[in-house]
Amino acid sequence: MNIIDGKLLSQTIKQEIAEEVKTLKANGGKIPHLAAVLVGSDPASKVYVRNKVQSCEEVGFESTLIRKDDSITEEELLEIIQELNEDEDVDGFIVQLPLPKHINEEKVTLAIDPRKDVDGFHPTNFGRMAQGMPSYLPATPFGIMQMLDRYNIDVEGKNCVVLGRSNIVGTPISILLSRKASPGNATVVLCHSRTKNIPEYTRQADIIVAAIGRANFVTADMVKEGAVVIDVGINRVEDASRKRGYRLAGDVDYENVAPKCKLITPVPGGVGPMTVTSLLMNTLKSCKKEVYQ
Ligand code: L34
Repeated sequence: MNIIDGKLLSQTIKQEIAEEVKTLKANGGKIPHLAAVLVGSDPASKVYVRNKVQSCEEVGFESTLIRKDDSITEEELLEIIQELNEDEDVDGFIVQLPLPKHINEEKVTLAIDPRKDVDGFHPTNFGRMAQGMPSYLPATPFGIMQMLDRYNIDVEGKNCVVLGRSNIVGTPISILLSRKASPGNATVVLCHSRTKNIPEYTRQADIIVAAIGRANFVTADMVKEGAVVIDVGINRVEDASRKRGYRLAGDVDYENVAPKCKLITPVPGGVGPMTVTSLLMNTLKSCKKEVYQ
C-alpha cells in the first residue's frame, strides 16, 4: 500500500523555504511576514491557525496572529483588514474561515487586497488562476497539485473525478486539473449533491479528489483498482476510546479503499499539512513580488 505522505512532503518543502529565507536574510532582503486573523473559538480553526503560525516560526517567517471574539462586528473586522492591507511590513494575510454567521464572508473576501490575498480567495486571484495567469493558488488545491507533482503522478489525459464544489477546494481543483499545464491536462468531472449516480463516475476515475466533508463517503466499491485517491476531508468522529473524545476521519473509508489504490493520502498527515505549506509558499511569493509588482 502506497501512501502520499503529506506530512513528510510538507517538511521537505518547509526546509526548502527555510533555505530561501536564510538567503534572503543574508542578502539583507525583507523577511516574509504572514498575518492571520482568527475570529471566535471554533476548535478546528484554532488548530489550523496554530499550525500556520508554528510553521512560520519553523521556516523563519515573521507572523502576526490577531484573535478576536465572536462578538466582533463586521465593521470592526473590515477595519482590521484595511489596516493589514496598508501595513507595509505584512506581505500577506488570511482571515480563517468559517466566520460567525453575522459576518458576511463574501464582503470580507472582497475587502482583502488581492496583492496580499495569500489564500487566493479574492475573485481577482481566482479569475487569474482560471485563466492561467500568475496568481496565488488557494492553499488546499495548491497543496494537492504539489503532491501530484512531487510524487510524479501522471495526470495528463487521465480521468479525474472531484467530489464537492466548494469555492475553496472542489471548484478550484477542478479548474487546476483541467488547465493546460503540468500537472494538468486531465479530463475532469465535478460531482456534487445533485449528481445522479456518483459511483458510476468514481469507478471510472484514475484520480479521485474527495472534498465533500462527510466521513467515509467514498467506499471501496466506488473505487477502481489502481486509482490515486486524494482525501481532503477532515471530519471529527466521536470516539470514546480517544483522550480527546474524537478521532479524525477523511471523506474516504481508508481502511477498505487503501488496499485498492496505487496511491492514497492519509488523514491526518495528508492534504492538511500541505495546505499549511502552500500558504507559506504564497507568502514567500508575495514577499518576492512574483505575482504582483
Ligand atoms: N481562510 N480558511 C482560510 N484559509 C484556509 O486555507 C482554510 N483552511 C480550511 C478551513 N478554513 C480556511 C485551512 O487552513 C482547511 N484548512 C486546514 C489547515 C490545516 C489543516 C487542516 C485544514 C491541518 O493542519 N491538518 C492536520 C491535522 C489537524 C488536526 O489535528 O485537527 C492534518 O494532518 O490533516
